[in-house]
Amino acid sequence: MKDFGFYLVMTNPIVGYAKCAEAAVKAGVKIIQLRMKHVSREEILREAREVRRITQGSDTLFIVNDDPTIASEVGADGVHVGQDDITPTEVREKFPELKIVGLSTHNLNQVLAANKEMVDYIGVGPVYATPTKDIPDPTLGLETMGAMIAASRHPAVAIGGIDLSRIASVLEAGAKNFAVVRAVCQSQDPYRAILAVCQSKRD
Ligand code: TZP
Ligand code: MG
Repeated sequence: MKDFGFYLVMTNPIVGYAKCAEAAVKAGVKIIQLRMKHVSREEILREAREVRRITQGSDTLFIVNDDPTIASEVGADGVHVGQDDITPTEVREKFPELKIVGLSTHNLNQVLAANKEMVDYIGVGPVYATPTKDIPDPTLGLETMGAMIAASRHPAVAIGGIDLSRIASVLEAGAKNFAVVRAVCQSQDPYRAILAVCQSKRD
C-alpha cells in the first residue's frame, strides 16, 4: 500500500457518521475508519452499512475498527485491529475478502513484530496525550514516533492528539501519514475541518 497522507478516524462525529463520511468523500480523503465504542453490534452494523453506501464507488477506502465480521458483512475494504484484537494473520486466514488490514502499534517492539506480519499499514500512537481512547497507551512524543516510523517496513500513520497546530511538527519528525479523531469529529463543519487539515499538510 502507498502512503495516503490524511486518514480520518470517525468516533462520535457531532454531525453524525453519515454526514462526516460524506464530507470525507467530498474532500477526497483516501481512507476513513469507523470506530464506534460502547455501542451494540447492530448499531455499528447500521452505521457501517451507511458509510459503505456513501463510500461505494468513490476514491475513499472504508475501514472498520476492531471487528472483521462487521467489516466483511458490510463489504468494507478492510479492518483495523489493535494489539489485543484478532491477529492480522487470523484476519487474513478467515477474511480473505478484506483487502486491507491495519494494526495499531504503541512501541518499537510492536513495530518490529509488525514488520513480520502481513499488514498493509500500522498505526503509531498515541503521539500526544488524548482523551479519545479510554485507556491510552503511554504517550510516545515526536522522537519515539519518528524512530518507530523509520523502523517500519509498512506505511505508518501517526495518531493521537494531532490537530492543526501540531501537523507540521508531526510531519517534520518523520510522519508521512497522520490520523485525527477530534480535530474533525468535534467540528460542526467536518468538510471545512478536513480541508483545513489537508491544507496545513501542504504548508
Ligand atoms: N489510537 C491511538 S490514539 C487514538 C487512537 C484511536 C485516538 C486519537 O484521537 P484524537 O482525538 O485524534 O486525539
Ligand atoms: Mg481495537
